[in-house]
Amino acid sequence: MPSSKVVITTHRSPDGDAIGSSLGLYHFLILNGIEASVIIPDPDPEFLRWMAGHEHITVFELDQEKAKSLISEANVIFSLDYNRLDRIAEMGAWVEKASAKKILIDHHIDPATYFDFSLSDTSASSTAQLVFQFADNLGWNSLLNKEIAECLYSGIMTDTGSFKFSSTSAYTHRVVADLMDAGLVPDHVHNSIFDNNSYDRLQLLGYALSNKFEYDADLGISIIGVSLSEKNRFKYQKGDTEGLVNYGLSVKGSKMAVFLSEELNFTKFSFRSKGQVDVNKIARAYFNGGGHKNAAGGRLDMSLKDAINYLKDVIQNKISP
Ligand SMILES: [Mn+2]
Repeated sequence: MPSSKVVITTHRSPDGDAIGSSLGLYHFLILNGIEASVIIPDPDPEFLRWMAGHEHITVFELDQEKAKSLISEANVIFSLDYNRLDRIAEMGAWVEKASAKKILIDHHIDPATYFDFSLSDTSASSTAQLVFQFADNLGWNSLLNKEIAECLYSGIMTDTGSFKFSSTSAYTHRVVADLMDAGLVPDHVHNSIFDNNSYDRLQLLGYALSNKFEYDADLGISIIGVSLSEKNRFKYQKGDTEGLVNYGLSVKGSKMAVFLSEELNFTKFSFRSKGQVDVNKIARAYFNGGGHKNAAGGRLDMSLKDAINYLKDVIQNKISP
């Protein structure tokens, strides 16, 4: 693709895998002399902004004119870490009507069929791991450097819960070994992402765990929900409640955990589960969402209070984990 213009897109509320896989691919393309840009629907959390190349990211919500012209002039558009255009909000309409070839690299269940080429593997730990595989298949592994390694490692580390989720395979560790050979220092990345808490974030975490945490020992279900006013009280910043749902799942005997975060006119859901409890199915059926078997998200146009009542009704009457 020597004279191609390539646009890399990733999902709304970008996480470590979204940003890490996008910037990892971006560097591979740039090193191949390809004109590439990364566009994200809305801003990512502060703790991801240290990654090399981050300063070149265009945020659709903040710079629509630039984003739209990049999308309409592109020859190739990559969709990374999402597989349905509704995951990129208003940007989806622009990507859909663009004349570019569309390439999917993703690990979520049930990809849309509109892509011209798909590297879709639901067993992959992360999209960053798939970007590594994609580049490896193209013979680009000699281009691997410390910057790329840090980006891809960020995606793999965050999407595997620091290598503890069942999606972590022997191949995942082999990829990481190659990233280390390319100059990656894992603890630097870990510190940059996880030891980056504000005082307010930890106060919000403590408040949520001591005041907003319900656990049903019979069902093995944890529910944690925070309202918009509570988030404001702790000067909430994007990403501050990241990982909170995992505390719910860490209760001994817990099979499923739900975290609810109230926004202005809706409530966001994060689901986590263990073993055979399929939260992707639950999120799709009742919460306008989806994701993976053991990790999914959703959203409903309801207040936190109504959303918790609705959730409890679904748990009582529709599912029996
Ligand atoms: Mn991912």
